[in-house]
Amino acid sequence: MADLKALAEAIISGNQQEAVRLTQEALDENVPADAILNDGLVAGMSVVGAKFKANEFYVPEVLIAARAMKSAMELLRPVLAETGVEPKGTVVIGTVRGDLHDIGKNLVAMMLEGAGYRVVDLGVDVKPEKFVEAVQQEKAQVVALSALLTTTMPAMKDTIEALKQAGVRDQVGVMIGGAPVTQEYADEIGADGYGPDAASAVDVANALTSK
Ligand code: B1M
Repeated sequence: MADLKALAEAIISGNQQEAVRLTQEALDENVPADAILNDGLVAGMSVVGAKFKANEFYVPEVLIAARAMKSAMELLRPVLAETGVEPKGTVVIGTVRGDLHDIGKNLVAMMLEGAGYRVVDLGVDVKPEKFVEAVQQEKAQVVALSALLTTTMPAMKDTIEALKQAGVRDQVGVMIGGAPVTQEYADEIGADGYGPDAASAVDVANALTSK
């Protein structure tokens, strides 16, 4: 009998094999895909996010949990698409122009996916125009910008400017983050939200998509 609580536990402990096995078992038993997603994977990743925020988990534990979730998602994604289960929203994410740091950005992307968002990851060194294009093409509700260098932070401002120029600024929530970024900087450049860590980034995305 499919055990979604055990699936959540497998995600929390980062047991990739067990997460895949339990997801397949649940699918074989015709457990609805949205229940597997919400009561298994998302439930597990929420605990991981809470533990990370509380400094009970560190980056390696989050990466291991996210890897387990990703493998399980590979089985679940086609079924979710078939059954028409809607994601919570679409987030376009990337590290801004000139910046090659992606460990934090990847963590944020994984936490967002774990929270039920469709995440379009543009990678690193993403030019403002590329963010604009993706927001338009993917019909994103949120654009998430990461920067690790003080010298690349201005590219966040430029990206917001480019969204304005393209006439899509009002259609999308802009959230920013990365080690040198602060709430003050977010306010200064007119971003809609700032996340100090990957778990908070989910809270910010939730706040932006519920508006
Ligand atoms: Co670079 N690097 N680096 N580096 N690097 C830093 C950032 C630096 C602080 C090191 C130092 O001098 N002490 C410094 C920046 C100084 C500054 O500008 N203030 C620096 C420098 C100077 C450079 C180069 C210029 C070095 C050189 O070549 N002279 C160069 C720049 C290259 C470029 O980007 N153009 C460079 C290169 C590199 C590597 C390629 C070697 C490598 C990156 C590998 C990779 O990412 N694939 C690297 C690394 C690893 C680091 C350090 C050591 C670690 C960064 C990291 O991954 N942290 C870093 C020093 C340090 O922090 N100790 C350093 C772990 C990660 C989980 O944290 O990314 O902060 P972080 O993400 C957090 C939060 O910030 C938040 O959530 C994450 C999880 O909690 N978050 C968001 C991140 N994005 C978010 C977005 C959100 C919300 C939250 O919403 C959208």
